[in-house]
Amino acid sequence: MSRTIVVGAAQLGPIARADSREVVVARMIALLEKAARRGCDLVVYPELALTTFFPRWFMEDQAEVDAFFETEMPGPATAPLFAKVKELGVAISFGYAEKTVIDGRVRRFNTSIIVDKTGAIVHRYHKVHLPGHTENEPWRAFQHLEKRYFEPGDTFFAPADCLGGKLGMAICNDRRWPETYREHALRGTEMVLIGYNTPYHYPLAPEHDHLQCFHNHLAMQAGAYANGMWVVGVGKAGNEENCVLIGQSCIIAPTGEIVAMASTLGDELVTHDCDLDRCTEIRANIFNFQKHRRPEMYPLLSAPV
Ligand code: CDT
Repeated sequence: MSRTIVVGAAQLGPIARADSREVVVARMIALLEKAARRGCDLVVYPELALTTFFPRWFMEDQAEVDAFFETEMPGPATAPLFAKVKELGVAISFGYAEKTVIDGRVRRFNTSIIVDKTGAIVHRYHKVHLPGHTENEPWRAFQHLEKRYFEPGDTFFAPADCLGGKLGMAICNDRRWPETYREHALRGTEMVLIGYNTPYHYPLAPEHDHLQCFHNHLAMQAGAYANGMWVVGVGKAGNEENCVLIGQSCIIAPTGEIVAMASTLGDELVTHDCDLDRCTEIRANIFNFQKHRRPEMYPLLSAPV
C-alpha cells in the first residue's frame, strides 16, 4: 500500500494587529481550497496562524493579552475552517495561542494541532523551546515576549498515527534544536510539521540578520537528514506591523533536500508528494540507530546543564 501523502505548505503573508480571526480564517480557507484542487491530503499553516505575532508588543493588561488567545478549538471564528476540512477531506495543522484550564489552573501555551480529514483534533503540541524575554526591553526594535505570555510546553516530541503515518509537530524556535528531531525520530516520527514566525532582524546579534534564511533551512535540512524524516516548515512571512518575517516555507525530504519552497512573502501554497517510506533510505543505512547509535557515549545529552 502506498504511503505517499500529498502535503501542502500554506505560507501566510502578514497579519495586521487589527485583522479579525474571520479575515485570517478566510485566507486559510482559500489556501485549503487551492490545496484540495491540487489533491493535498494535508495542509500545514504557520505558528500562531490566527493572529498577528503579538509577543512583539509589551502588554501589562492581561485582558489585552488574552484577546489573542483561543479558549476553545474550534471556536466561533475557527468553526468554518473545521467545516471546510470535513467538506474537502483535507487534514490540517496550525498553530494558535491556547488558554485552557487544567485542574482548576489557567494555562497558556503556544500550541499546534493536527486536525484529521474528519475535522477531529488528533494531536496537540505545546511549544517546548520558548525564545525571547519576560520584561519590556525598549532598546529592541520590537519585543519578543514569548517567555512572558506562554508557559513552557509539557508535551513530548512524539507522533500521532495520522494519514497512515506517524506525524509530529514542533514550533518555530524548536526547529533550531537538534534534540527536537532526534527525540521525534526515536519515538518513530516520520514527518515533523513546523510553523514559524522568524524576523529578519535579531536584536541580540544583528550581525546575523543576513543569515536568517540560511539558518532556517540549515537547521531543518540537518534535522531531516540526520533523522531520516520529512520536515515541513511553514512561516508567516512579509512585513507584519513593521517587523519583516522570513518566508521560504518548504518541504524537506528525509535526504535533507528541499523539494518544494515558497518564493513570495505572501499567502502561498507549495506542495509535494511525500512518500513516508523514504524515511527508510536514511534509517536503514547511514543513520541506522539500532546498528550505529552509541547512546552510552552521549550521557550528557539529556542531563541538565
Ligand atoms: N517564534 C519564534 O520562535 N521565533 C524565533 C525568533 C528568534 S528568537 C527571538 C525563532 O527562533 O525563529
